[in-house]
Amino acid sequence: MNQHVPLRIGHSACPHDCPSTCALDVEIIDGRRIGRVRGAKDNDYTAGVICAKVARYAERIHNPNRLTQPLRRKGEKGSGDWQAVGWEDALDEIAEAFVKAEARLGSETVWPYYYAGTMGLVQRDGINRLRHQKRYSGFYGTICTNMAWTGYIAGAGAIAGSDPREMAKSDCVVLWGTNAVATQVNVMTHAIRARKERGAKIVAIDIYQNETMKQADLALCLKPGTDGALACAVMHVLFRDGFADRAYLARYTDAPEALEAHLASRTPDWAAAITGLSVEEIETFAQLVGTTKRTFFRIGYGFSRQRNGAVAMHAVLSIPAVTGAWQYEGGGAFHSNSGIFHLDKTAIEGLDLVDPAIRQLDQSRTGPILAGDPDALKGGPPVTAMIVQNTNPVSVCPDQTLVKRGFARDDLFVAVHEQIMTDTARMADIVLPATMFLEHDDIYKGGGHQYLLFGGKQVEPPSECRTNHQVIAGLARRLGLEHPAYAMTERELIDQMLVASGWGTLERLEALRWIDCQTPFEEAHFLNGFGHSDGRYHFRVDWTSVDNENYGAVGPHATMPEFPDHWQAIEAADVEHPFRLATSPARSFLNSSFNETPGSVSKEGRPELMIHPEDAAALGFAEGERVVVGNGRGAVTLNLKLFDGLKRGVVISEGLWPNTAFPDGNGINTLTGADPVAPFGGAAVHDTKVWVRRAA
Ligand SMILES: Nc1nc2c(c(=O)[nH]1)N[C@H]1C(S)=C(S)[C@@H](COP(=O)(O)OP(=O)(O)OC[C@H]3O[C@@H](n4cnc5c(=O)[nH]c(N)nc54)[C@H](O)[C@@H]3O)O[C@H]1N2
Ligand SMILES: Nc1nc2c(c(=O)[nH]1)N[C@H]1C(S)=C(S)[C@@H](COP(=O)(O)OP(=O)(O)OC[C@H]3O[C@@H](n4cnc5c(=O)[nH]c(N)nc54)[C@H](O)[C@@H]3O)O[C@H]1N2
Ligand code: SF4
Ligand SMILES: [Mo]
Repeated sequence: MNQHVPLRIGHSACPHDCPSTCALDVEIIDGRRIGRVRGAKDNDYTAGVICAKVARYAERIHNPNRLTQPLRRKGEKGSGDWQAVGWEDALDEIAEAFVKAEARLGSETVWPYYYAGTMGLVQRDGINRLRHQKRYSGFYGTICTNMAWTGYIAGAGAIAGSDPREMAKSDCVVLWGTNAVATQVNVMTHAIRARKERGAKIVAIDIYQNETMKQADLALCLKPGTDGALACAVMHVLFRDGFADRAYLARYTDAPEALEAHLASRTPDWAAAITGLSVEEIETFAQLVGTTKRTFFRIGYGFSRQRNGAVAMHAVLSIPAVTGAWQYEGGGAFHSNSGIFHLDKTAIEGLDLVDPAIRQLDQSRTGPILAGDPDALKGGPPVTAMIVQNTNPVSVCPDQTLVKRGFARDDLFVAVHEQIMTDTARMADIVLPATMFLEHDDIYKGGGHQYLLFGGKQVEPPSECRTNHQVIAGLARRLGLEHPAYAMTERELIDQMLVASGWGTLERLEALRWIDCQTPFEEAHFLNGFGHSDGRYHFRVDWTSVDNENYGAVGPHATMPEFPDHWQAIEAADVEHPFRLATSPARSFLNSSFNETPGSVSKEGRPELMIHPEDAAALGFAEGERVVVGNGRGAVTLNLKLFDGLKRGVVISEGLWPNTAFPDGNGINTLTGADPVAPFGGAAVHDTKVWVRRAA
């Protein structure tokens, strides 16, 4: 780097949809460009470590392919034929389309559509103010957390758990269904510290030998969708061999005797047949957990992306309630801290304007919704107008064929506010250029830790890019809406929220850089009681009562088991579809983000299907061969990669590549299902039956 260019270090936080929410130190060169991005050393969760893709963020923010001006569609939808327009015209046209749609079909025909491309509370959630005020359809954001959180709340009654930093004080860290090396690298920092400093064992439980499994002392590779069976067999052994903490069970749980009786038939033999693990593997794991009181269950999302995911999550979470590991520092469980921040988002989201009668549309069912499925539309009008912020549904949503068909509808108006020309932006009528996180102010809360962090504007955006907040305010003005929040800056909104929530001012947060919101030990470990009204951990679950968002139960919820179990609701392989496909995350992408940056693309190579060498041999396939993978929903062309680190009958395709990276334009979600997942929706993206054939 040129020594004469002035360089300063800007403080920020990673806005991406990653539990780590890293505290960042960013090199700012001459006030306009960024250099290297580093993890803040003095934040004790980030501890100076971030992932490679954000370390080289310069290539994303200064990407020549960034959107820099509003565009209006000239040709057919998806043709790529655009005309540059001014902001005033673009916003006028969007407002006009919304007004027209509403006049024809009522306010619920408009669907403001957003997700977690940025996790900033102002830029991500401000769109809800507009939607509440206009009584537009609600966005029921299920795609990521629904099965996981439902299962967790069913047991613990809250989304919280042991301080994630306690992992370093554990004697055994169980990484269950999370590829932490790739998806939340900081988990490894703390787990490996426990190994170095205390000789702790690291256990990983996954469906293939990924980078996290390779670092584990005990790596259990099971069949997808069978985690409930493993958890039950572990608990069976805990009761059988005297490792159940009966005093803890009596004091803190609802039905230990009934659970024990229920588990009597869930033996390691029973689970071995279901999971594909050996009885010895199951016994070894159970003994380890039973003899190690300070066992920390770091529970991920991956294994919950199955049609039985909520049941599996609850079953796994039940293990520390049997051993009583919650009583010890370095013990218990952690999945997400979403529940600890108690933020007052009334102004940001317009919560003073909510009309509960307005329908919520399920993100995971975007395909059926746009296809006019009456059930998915909850009996209401079709969706005919949308504005999309921070999400890329044409890539990330299941049943992509339906999603694409929906976005291609002539009677659907779509505005997309984006940073780059994604698969979704390509289908829009109007495209608006968006700022990136270092170009605007926002506040972030940890999912995988306990900090609130401020990410202030560090550099100017490319000339015409606007923030989400500016766009929503611009639309509100045209729609004749009044609310004090539209006239406030991002900083004012953040300050107002912090003060209203009891966390002090923005000035204080800026001075501190982050606020540690960790609850006291007794509360985090539920030693004052679990989140349910009876204060107990629930082994026995009435699934339809866990409906936090009042969406109503969907899918085969009536057959969900009352106690932890292997629930056979998964999309099992059959004669026509002999393989089970999981679409696991790629290390260098983050969902569909970074699949446009050169460094990430070159690291990932090309879209591939990992298959066991014996399965490949049985089909006569060779390494690198081009194959078609399909089922009743569609077909995707991929290149084979022989890999013996998974079970026979399981295939894996890593990463959300742009649809344009596939020869026929069909992305991986062409294969995944948008059927309603019990009990309250979600996307079972790792639970898909497929056939594999030679490409023609
Ligand atoms: N590099 C990178 N980082 C990311 C993301 C990314 O795409 N790339 N995505 C971000 C987002 S939005 C989220 S929500 C988090 C999610 O991060 P995680 O909690 O790690 O969850 P997943 O990424 O869905 O999958 C984790 C692992 O679960 C495995 N898995 C799939 N099915 C099963 C099963 O039935 N049982 C078991 N035991 N394992 C199974 C997958 O193979 C994968 O290795 O990561 C975030 N971080
Ligand atoms: N097959 C399969 N499908 C999956 C998954 C899987 O594992 N397998 N994972 C699922 C999961 S866990 C999730 S969370 C979803 C994620 O789905 P998305 O939330 O759609 O994914 P992202 O790629 O994180 O973000 C989408 C877009 O937000 C844009 N963006 C970022 N910041 C801003 C901003 O400030 N303003 C505006 N206007 N735009 C911004 C980015 O440019 C990016 O294109 O995907 C799901 N889909
Ligand atoms: S993507 Fe995750 S690991 Fe990477 S910098 Fe952001 S929060 Fe940290
Ligand atoms: Mo996610």
